Amino acid sequence: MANGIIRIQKYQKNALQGVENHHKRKTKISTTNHDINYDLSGQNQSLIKPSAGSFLKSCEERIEKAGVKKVRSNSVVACEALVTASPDFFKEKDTKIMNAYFKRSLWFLQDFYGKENIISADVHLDESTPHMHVVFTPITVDNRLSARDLISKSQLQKLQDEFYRDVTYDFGLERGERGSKRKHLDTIDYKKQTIKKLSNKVSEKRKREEEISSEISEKARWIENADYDIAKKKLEIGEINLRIDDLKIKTENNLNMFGQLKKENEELSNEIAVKKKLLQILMY
Ligand SMILES: [Mn+2]
Repeated sequence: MANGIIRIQKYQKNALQGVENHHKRKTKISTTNHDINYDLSGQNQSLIKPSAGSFLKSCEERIEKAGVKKVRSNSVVACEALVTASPDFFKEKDTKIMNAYFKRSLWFLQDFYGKENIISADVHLDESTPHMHVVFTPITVDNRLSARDLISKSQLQKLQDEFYRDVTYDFGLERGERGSKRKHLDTIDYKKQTIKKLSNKVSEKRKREEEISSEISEKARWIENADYDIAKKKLEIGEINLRIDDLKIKTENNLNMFGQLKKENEELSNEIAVKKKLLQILMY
């Protein structure tokens, strides 16, 4: 759903020439706005021209007419209402409706801030979204120059309420400022959602970490087991080696014993031979 948008700005004397240059396309190269398509500038509509030529002169003229004596150099001498709508509104609507929207908005502003205070009005169609700049002097009904009074917080609230009631509602637009408050809420919701998403991500990461650490401890256990197996095997090998050594010793002992027995046997055989010879001698 598209929103109707109205925004107010304040200007001191020294800012007015720059504002006028933008509104009236007085300088071709804008240092502040690079979105201007000068080929379309011919379509811009100048609805109200400053009566005394320049914005500043027209403001000063109006201030003088109101009988304001003292104007400080830093006083707000002009305000600007910027009227537009969400880009969707302009995409769907034809030129007639768009023109009617800006005209109704201008009537509304003349009524709200005083027709005699309106200095200038321009519809710009050569930037990204169609919009209208309306410049007015902030002179109160009792002829004081007071931006503080005319665009106080409560007055701005009233402006938004009445702009919606008298203008944007008829064009099927939603309330801009409340929209922007909602936008603010949306932002909070969005932030909440983002935080939720982030905390989900964090808990996902934690879960993954836990998984990884359990994988690691499983691997560690596996390695431990493997180490244990290796140690066990080493022990077994050691035992086998011991047994081999034992057998070697036994074999050696046996060999020794065999040698001894052989010797003894030889000795006995010799003895027997001697005894046999003796016996032969004795028998003859
Ligand atoms: Mn503009």
